[in-house]
Amino acid sequence: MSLKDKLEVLKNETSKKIQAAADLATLNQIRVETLGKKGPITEVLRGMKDLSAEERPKVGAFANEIRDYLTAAVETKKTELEQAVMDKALAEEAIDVTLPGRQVPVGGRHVLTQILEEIEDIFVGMGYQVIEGNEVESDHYNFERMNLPKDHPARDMQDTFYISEETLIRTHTSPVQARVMEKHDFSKGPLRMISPGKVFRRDTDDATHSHQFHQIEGLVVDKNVTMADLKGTLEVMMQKMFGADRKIRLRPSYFPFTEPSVEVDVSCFKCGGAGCNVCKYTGWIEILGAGMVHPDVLSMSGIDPEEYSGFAFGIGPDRVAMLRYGVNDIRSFYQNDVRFLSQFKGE
Ligand code: 2U9
Repeated sequence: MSLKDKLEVLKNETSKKIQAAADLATLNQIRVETLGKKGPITEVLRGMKDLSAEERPKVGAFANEIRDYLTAAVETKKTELEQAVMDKALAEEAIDVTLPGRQVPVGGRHVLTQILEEIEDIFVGMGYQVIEGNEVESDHYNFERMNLPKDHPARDMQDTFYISEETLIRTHTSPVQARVMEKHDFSKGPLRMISPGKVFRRDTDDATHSHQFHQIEGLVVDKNVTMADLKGTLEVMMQKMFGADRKIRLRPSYFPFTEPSVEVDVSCFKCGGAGCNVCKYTGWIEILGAGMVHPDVLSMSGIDPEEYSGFAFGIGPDRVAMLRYGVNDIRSFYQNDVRFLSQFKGE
């Protein structure tokens, strides 16, 4: 077979192989085998030196022609195979942009957190500091400093989880105030603070009692603080929480840490005072405890009660939430049932 015929056969066979190549790797292998340095075309070109001067340019031209032809055929096939790879990927990874999106479940703040933050905002707006303290406290700060010595009968009002003789989990947030009072520098201005947080009492849980609940206590100490300041402050708080038309009513009460002490009622936010199921047909809702800080509580924190006076109050965010949303079992707040909690997701 002449060299020319050999080249013709090579062209035809290689063309068929190129056409039949199923993937890029096979195609590349064919290219290397045929057109590479060790391939038959290179071999022919190398053998040209043995040809006659007459044949050399003809064979050379033909070999070059075939090399160019096969190179072009490889390129065309390569483009074709690359396109096929791309088409396959596009088909497999196709996204139907018209499908509705998948809903991402988004959580929300706990209803009690929402109420705590709402009350914090009211008082921050009036220049109060928000101070959170420890849940584990000493008997000294939780009771002694709040005018509740060991044998005081009012300790019975607050059944306590003791960790040891002297250590307990706080029954109210008042020890936070006691700790702040003893450090406060009155030359820098009055003390105005609220302390929100979790408190604990050794109760039997039922619809209205939980061994864990929340409090926000407020405290203002300065020269010339009076009961009028207390009343004005609580009225603003109640109007911001329950509506601008709300009125408050003070009734005498007793707390060991305040003197005088009061229970505070707010006019019913549902019926406006006419009487309904929310206010138990009285027109008023019992909502706060408050009073003027007992002079002994001031002295125990190193504040002279002859020079300074203060008011304090306490509110239960659990009770606020129960009233506002008609929740009849306090335990619902602590059972973490998302069907209950997700009702209060808000924004
Ligand atoms: C200091 C001095 C006095 C805080 C007060 C109450 C009255 C009160 C209750 C409200 C609902 C507890 O969560 S509740 O059950 N609180 O009635 N709290 S006066 O008095 C203080 C606090 C700190 C240094």
